[in-house]
Amino acid sequence: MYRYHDAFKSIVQRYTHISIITHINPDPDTIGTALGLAHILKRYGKSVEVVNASKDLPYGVDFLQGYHTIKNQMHYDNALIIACDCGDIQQFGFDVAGREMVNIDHHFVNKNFGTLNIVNPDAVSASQTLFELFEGSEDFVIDKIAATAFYAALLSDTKNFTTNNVTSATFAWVQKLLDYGANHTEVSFNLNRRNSLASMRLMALALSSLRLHLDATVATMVITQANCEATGASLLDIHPILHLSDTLATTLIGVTIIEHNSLYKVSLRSKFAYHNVALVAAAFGGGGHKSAAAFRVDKQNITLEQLIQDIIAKLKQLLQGEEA
Ligand SMILES: [Mn+2]
Repeated sequence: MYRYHDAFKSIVQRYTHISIITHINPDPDTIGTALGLAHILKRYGKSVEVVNASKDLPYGVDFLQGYHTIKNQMHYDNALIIACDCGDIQQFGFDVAGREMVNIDHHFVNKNFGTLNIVNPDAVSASQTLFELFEGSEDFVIDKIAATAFYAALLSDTKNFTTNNVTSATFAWVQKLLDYGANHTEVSFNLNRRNSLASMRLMALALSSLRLHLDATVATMVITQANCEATGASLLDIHPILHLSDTLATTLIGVTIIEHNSLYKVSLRSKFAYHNVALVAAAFGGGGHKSAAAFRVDKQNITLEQLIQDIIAKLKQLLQGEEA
């Protein structure tokens, strides 16, 4: 990624103000990557804002520097836009027509919407793509504040180093982050030991909805709007529950369907990356990674039971090695 350094620098030099965009339904990767980038660009002398169109941000990263200054609308006019962890401008939630954009990402499916696209699908987090861009730079200096933000992004996107894309290169990178001063214990505590009571109550309801399909190789969970109301859970409280869907011993792919206002939001998780659920999500108009992907459908267009049957049919093809 270092080969993009000078191209990145020459774009950044043309602007005094930079708006960093994070994706809707924000996760710690998009937020941590953006906050680390904002810190580095401020040290480089730029005026920087970090924006997210959602009103709820993941609270596990609220200790990162700059978290409390994240805005839910763009205030700068004609600033350079840098998108972090976004595969598509649909994930912005902002109108960016006619704007110059830099695209920093690691999604397998990325629309290359930027003037400059720095997309590495082998990176385990968007923060890894950014780290590689800046490593060794005399202009964009990684310090302990940025390294801690990048580490939070990494730890979250690899589910504590348990995803299939983690390799020795990942740990070599972690060593560098710790050498830069990343506070790994603070990150680990904040991401893993701060569940809300609403989330734990909702977890019980979600698990009680577990159904098994295709000889128990696929598990589905449903979280209804009534479940969320009964427990007081917000969308943020659902996040820690999604990874449970494929943890049963026999299960290869887990599906969580969340009823939210007029939508069914479907989250797919595969235990092994060779079962590429991003293909299944794409078949329903969504996207994501090989082992974690998502899509949404309008409740008016389908019943819950039909949706489950349609998903199972696609997953059956995937598991049988046919095109999704
Ligand atoms: Mn990511």
